Amino acid sequence: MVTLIHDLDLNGRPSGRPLFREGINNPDRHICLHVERGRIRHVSAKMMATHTLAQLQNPAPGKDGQAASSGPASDGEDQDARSGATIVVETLKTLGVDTIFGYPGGAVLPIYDELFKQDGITHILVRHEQAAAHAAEGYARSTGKPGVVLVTSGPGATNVVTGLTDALMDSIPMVCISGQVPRGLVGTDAFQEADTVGITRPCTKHNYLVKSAGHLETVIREAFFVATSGRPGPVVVDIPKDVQVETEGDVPRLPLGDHRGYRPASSGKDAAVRKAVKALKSAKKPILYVGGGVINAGAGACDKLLKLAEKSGSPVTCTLMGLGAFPSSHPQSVGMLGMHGTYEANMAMYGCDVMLALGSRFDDRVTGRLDGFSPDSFKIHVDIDRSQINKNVKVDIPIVGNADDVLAQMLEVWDEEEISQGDQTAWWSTIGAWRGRDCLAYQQTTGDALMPQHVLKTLNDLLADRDDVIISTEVGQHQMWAAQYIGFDNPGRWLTSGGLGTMGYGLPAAMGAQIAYPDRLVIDVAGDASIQMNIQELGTLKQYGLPVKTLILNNAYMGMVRQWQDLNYEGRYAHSYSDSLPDFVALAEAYGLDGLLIEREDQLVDGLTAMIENKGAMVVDCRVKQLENCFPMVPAGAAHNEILLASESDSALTRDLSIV
Ligand SMILES: Cc1ncc(C[n+]2csc(CCOP(=O)(O)OP(=O)(O)O)c2C)c(N)n1
Ligand SMILES: [Mg+2]
Repeated sequence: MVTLIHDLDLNGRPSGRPLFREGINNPDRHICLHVERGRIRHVSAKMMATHTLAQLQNPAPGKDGQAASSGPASDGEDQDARSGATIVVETLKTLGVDTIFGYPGGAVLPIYDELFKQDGITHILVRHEQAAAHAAEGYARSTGKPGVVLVTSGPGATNVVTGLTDALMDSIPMVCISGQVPRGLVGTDAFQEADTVGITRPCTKHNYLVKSAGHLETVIREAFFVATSGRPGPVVVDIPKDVQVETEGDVPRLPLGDHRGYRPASSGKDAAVRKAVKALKSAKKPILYVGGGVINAGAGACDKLLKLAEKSGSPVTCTLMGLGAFPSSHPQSVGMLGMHGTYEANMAMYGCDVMLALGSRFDDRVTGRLDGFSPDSFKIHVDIDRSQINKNVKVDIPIVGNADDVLAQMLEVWDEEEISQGDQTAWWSTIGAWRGRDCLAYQQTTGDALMPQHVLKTLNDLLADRDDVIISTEVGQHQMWAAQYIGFDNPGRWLTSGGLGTMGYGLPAAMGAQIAYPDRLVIDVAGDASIQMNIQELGTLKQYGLPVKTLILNNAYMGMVRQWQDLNYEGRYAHSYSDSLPDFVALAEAYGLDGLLIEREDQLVDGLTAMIENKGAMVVDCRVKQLENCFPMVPAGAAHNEILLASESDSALTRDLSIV
């Protein structure tokens, strides 16, 4: 009798170590045993029924004192008869997956059947596959763990394409398992066949079509490794239905990649780090420009960033994706930069002498016109993704590495370098003057329509004493106002679609975060148009009792589109008015949720308080001033120092702005 043992090291490679011997095996039973570095991580239910964990971890020697084979049985006797679907579910468990966001269909039913038989993984049934992907993003962004999606072939897979692209742009770790038509039908235009691997190639970090059940475990492990290592991103594993049904057999497992082409960097080159520290230390007008990569590098990286900022005394600005990496309440924070960033952040980027870019990618919404971008600064760029270096902006010191490791290196070198620190007195007084412009000021007059800024400022005030709040957004003006008026002192509390700007992201992302943190207050700040793109997910909230709050800043317009039409198309509002809006309160009630209408300033505090305190999910339809524009604004194609404040906005109407 031969015992089949999956003896894998942490990378999933066979370790070759004898871990299990014949003696304790019950010959009637097939054994499913996953071992990593000598520790048993997962044992099949059947096995657990017959052996104690102690027995499994300290197996008795076999009759001949020999270890059992550590590879698949070759003689067909007592083989592990796991189906592909079983392997999928067991491998996910071994990898620590506790939640899957998905939607079933014919090509993925064997996996759904396996999910039905177990209780270790919770499956969240969304109402649209795009929402599964965004929910997985929200789960991933708030926890730091990969989000997992399960969809069927054809339309199931094509519906996740937006979510995959979103995750790719914003570096969110995600593994999406899709069903595919049986191998024999691939390429025949079979029912619900789509070339998922072809379609998702440009919008994933990597993708696989699995051709044999024997390859599944290795492929899934590798998918998680690729999704979570280096610059995180989405990975698709496409599995034909017959591969889900067939048993593992004696197909040799693929070795888990020691890929020559994929070796994510960790620490930066010492010489470059030292040069960077010298430059930053001697700077008179430094700035730290912080992106989402620092959040991806973990809470430890954010702590180190705080230390470096305080040692260097530099102002710190965060990108839209970086909000929360550095406390916005810190005196050195100058707020968000970029198209709708603060006046002080954009001006400081323009005028600095040394810029340290950390985990940020010089996106066009951040840089504005490239030839006007921070023209006189010495630039240092730390990024884990080599392809980002010198992509948009040529830098003086490139450092390829993980933000956490590189920040640790910089802190160490900082104390060693005896070079005297640059005098930043004049710099801070200039920044003080820029701050004095009070670029986020607005006027709320009693009796007038609610200013959207005032709604979010009030919400922020009401949340001031809480540290359990997660905010997601849809896309548009409300997103930018949320970024401007809500403060984030910790990472993982701000979920937004930065790179792709996906309307319909916020509600499912909030859902994913709420599943990860059932006791936190999760609020989706939404627009009247965006919310309709995934509003069906109110049903998912109802089904799982998720108390997500949806705060719609209802201006009856696609406000951001209307604003551009205002600035660049002489106010011709082509198709940006949201006619026939639903009654959002009645709609919430139709889904079995609570709804609330806020129309006037005197209802605001009570209304928002009711929302915050509501035990279950609630949709708040907050009617705001319809034609308000979002400022400050660095118009597309302008440089940072051409930033427009609200008070100067009229001049924009007559400017000849190039549209990007
Ligand atoms: C899927 C998708 N389609 C189109 C756009 C272009 N777009 C950007 S903002 C916006 C309007 C959003 O309107 P609303 O949700 O009401 O937010 P508001 O700007 O009014 O706050 C549109 C159409 C987009 N970002 N995403
Ligand atoms: Mg709107």
